[in-house]
Amino acid sequence: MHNLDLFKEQISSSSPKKIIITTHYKPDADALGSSLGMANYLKKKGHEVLVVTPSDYPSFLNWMEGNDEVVNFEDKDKKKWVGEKIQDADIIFCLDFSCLSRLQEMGDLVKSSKAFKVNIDHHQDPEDFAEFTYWSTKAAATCELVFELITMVGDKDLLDQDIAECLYAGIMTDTGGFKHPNTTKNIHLVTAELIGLGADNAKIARLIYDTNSLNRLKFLGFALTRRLEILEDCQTAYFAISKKDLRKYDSRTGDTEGLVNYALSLDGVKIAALFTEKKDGVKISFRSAEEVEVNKFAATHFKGGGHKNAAGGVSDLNMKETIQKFEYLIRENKHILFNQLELINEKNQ
Ligand SMILES: [Mn+2]
Repeated sequence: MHNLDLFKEQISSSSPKKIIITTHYKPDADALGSSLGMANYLKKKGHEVLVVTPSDYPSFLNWMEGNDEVVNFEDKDKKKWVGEKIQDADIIFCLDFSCLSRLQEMGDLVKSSKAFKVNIDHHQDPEDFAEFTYWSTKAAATCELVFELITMVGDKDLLDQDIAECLYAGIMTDTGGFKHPNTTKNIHLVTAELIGLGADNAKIARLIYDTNSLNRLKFLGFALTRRLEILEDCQTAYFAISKKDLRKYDSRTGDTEGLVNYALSLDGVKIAALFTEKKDGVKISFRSAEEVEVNKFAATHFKGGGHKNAAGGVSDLNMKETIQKFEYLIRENKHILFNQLELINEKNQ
């Protein structure tokens, strides 16, 4: 973090600003929750705020306050208008991502804008593109950092139930429902504050986790039965989902979210992956347990990155070749991937 005073001055109520808030491609609950939480706060301070997402996002996030005004950059009728708004903005907030390429097509527009840029994030290796950065890989969620930042600038009294519910959603999902190793004492303290502000935890959990379509559940059954592969000698399991599979179950944005966790939930599995066939290649989600660092593996071999236990990547090869590459690399790197784990186990004995 640098220069909190400068940030405070920028968002001061005494001079209303034109603010754009954006987040990464295919926003998840932390991305959208931090964006709308921040938007609702900045509106209360008297600013003109527009939230733009680089793509659509799952419908189970539609309940958040401010959702109806979010503009999807992929909406052809809005593209030009959004471009002008970005050039014209006083401040651009970039939340839950740390390199502009995660905005896809929108990245260059944000880069070339003269606006004061703010980056709030918890991913590894941030690009230095912002005038004010509030960044920590120790944070479980960007929503946690948004809560802290609003508190730090002395505006805790502006937090309300709507903001608290947006932030709670991001924390709940980025900690895997308070199960992942990033579930710290601090995250529980922040969560307690959010519940104190009126965030309805049971309602939010239901809205996010228990709003499956029948197609989605049937797809899950199909994937578990027909598309789960296990590399027992490597403590690895993965799903490979084709475009045809997605079409067959009328898959919507968000329908494959969480699927990879079923592979990781297998007893003995320490590395899980989900390969999803896209128009221009294969999208990959990686998960790992304990000390296995999957982000480095994703960055080295699949043009990706992320967190220690949750990362993403892409492959330009077709599905079959991608899987071959993955299996080969897992076997080749087995000793490196699991080395740290073994060392720790030895120490504990
Ligand atoms: Mn996040």
